[in-house]
Formats: sequence, C-alpha cells, structure tokens
Amino acid sequence: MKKTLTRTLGISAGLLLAASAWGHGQQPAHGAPAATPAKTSATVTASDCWIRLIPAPAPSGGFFVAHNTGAEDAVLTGAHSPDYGMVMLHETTESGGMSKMAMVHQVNIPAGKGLVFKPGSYHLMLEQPREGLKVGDSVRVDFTLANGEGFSTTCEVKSPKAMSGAGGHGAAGQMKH
Ligand SMILES: [Cu+2]
Repeated sequence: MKKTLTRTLGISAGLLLAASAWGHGQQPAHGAPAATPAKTSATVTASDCWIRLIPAPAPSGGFFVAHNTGAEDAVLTGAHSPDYGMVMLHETTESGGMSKMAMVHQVNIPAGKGLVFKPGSYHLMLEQPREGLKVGDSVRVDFTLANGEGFSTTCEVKSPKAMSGAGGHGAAGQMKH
C-alpha cells in the first residue's frame, strides 16, 4: 500500500516537471547548455543578485545588477546555474495594463553603465531547482556574453514574499509566459 502511494506520487511529480518544461521552453534546444566561457570578462560583472524562490515546478525569478565598465556595449546571451536545470533570460513588458513575459535571446548592457534586472523588467527565469534548495541558500549563476566571455555571481535565495511587486514570477496569473 505504501509502496504504491510513493510510486504514484513520483509519477505525478515527473509529469508536473514535464508540463512545466513544455509550458516555458518553446524550443527545447533553448535550454541546452552553452559552451563554457573561454575567459572571464574584464569589464562586465553582476552584483546584488537574489532569487525569489517559488516551489517547483513553477519557475522562480532572479534579479541582479549588471555592470559594464568597458568602452563598448556588452551583449548578454545566456545564463546557467549548477543549482538549476534551466535558466533563461526573460523580459516583462506592459501592454494595455497587462504584464506579460517573454524569453529574450540577447540583452544589451550599455557601455560605461549597466542594467538592472528587476521585477517588471528584465529578469532571470530559473527552473528545475536542485533538491532541497531553500531560502537562505546561495546560488551561483554563470552568464555568457556574445563575445564568448562570461562572468559569474552569487545569488541569495529569498522567500516568495520578498518584493512581491508586479512582474515577478509566482504571483497569481503570471505563470503564463
Ligand atoms: Cu519571466
């Protein structure tokens, strides 16, 4: 009896994960890991990263500040994390009073300035957290730039209640991307 129940639960969790992956990854190939960056960028960094932890299979949002001290704009093309099976770049846009999210393949980080990834704007969408990931944990995120370089940062995992403003992952009605 107990065995049967456990097996049934296992199957349900698997189906939920699959459903989530289908719902978000329009193209499965998009989630494929990029090549490891050849070298760390000398000019592009990230700081103040945090993740709003939403119980899987719902995606969690990640927010940070990207800095670019270089003379040329940098182009962010992807992100990965050892703690998540899939990380995507997302943008929330507002039209007709409705906010919606879409995957973006490139994000420009202006030279000499930077870009804030925040609720209601650009953000990370993280799926398939490692088992046991919880509030207070640190998560490393590795970013890839169009020039083949990369940079990494550490994100603090926070409660879903942190900054529950518009445009984040997890609020009712915002699960559809
Ligand atoms: Cu999103």
